[in-house]
Amino acid sequence: MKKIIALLLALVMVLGLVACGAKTETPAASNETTPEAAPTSDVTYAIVPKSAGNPYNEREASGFEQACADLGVKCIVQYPEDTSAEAQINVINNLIAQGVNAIAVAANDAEALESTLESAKAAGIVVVSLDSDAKGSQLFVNQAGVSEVAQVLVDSVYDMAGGAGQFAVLSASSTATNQNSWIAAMEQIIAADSKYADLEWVETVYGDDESQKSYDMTESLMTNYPDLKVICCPTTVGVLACAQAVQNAGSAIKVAGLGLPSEMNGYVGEDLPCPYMYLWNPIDVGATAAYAIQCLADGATTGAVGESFTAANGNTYEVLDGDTSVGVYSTQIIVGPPYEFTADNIAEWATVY
Ligand code: RAM
Repeated sequence: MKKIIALLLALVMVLGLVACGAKTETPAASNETTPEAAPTSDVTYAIVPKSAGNPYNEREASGFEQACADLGVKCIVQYPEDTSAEAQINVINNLIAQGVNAIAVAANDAEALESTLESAKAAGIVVVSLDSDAKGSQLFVNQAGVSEVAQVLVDSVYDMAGGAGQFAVLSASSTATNQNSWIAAMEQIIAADSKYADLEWVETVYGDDESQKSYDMTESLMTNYPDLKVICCPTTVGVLACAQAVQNAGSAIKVAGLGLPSEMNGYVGEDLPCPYMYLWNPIDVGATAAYAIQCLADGATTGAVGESFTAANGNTYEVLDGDTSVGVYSTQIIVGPPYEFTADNIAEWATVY
């Protein structure tokens, strides 16, 4: 009897892992999660998102929590007070004092967190970055390749501007590593190809991933640049606020960028402010961070370039070099490609994330 129960349990675990490893190509697959399990060990993984009140960050944290439950470890989700590095340093110092086993951080600043992350590692804590890299991280769980994201953003601007004219970028905070990486890579792409020579990048402004500030920044751009054709927002908070401001102003400016389908449904379509946009599954990004932590903790990888490892979600990741020219300081794994949302698929995805 005991043998039969053990076999059934093993089967349930295998099915659970297969479900976790399912690629999220379709909304239905993304909904597949294993049931919440009680932690079976005293091991604790903590996640420190960029800020509270941002639905993208909440979904990332929920993926991390679910993966911790699947791995049987305890989970702490600790939001900093704002999008500053100082707020994250306070949170991380508290987690070090609590003696957690691992910390995943979506960094608000690539440089400022370094010494705190070094202290965490010195205390035996596994440290990874996700979404937004920081110096001192053992491995960056990158949502999508930096140049791939930058390329779809540049091409969106080019297409929406009709190949020529003024555009601006509305970003998150001025120190946010991931946005700064995408912006640096966009500059490289534009400089390297004469196809983009007739695009004029007039300004980059920062809404700090705050809705009102992002809305106000959009209004300033509309006032300051009457010939502006496109505003590109590599932030889910920014793109929503921008689309609302453009729509409320009755402006013909087109909005490009990275948005959550659940928030942007109603703003995406040919006759709407945002013809199309991109993102990836933030739930998967959070989950992948927890699985990567486990692999670092149990020695399946050291996080060195050239290694590959298979995580408990069934996916195999290749550890790639960072790219300091665009502000990726750690070695990295890539969760997946950026995915395009249009009027045809946004409603379906809006129910997922
Ligand atoms: C915002 C955050 C996050 C980023 C997304 C695209 O929610 O800045 O870090 O990855 O946008």
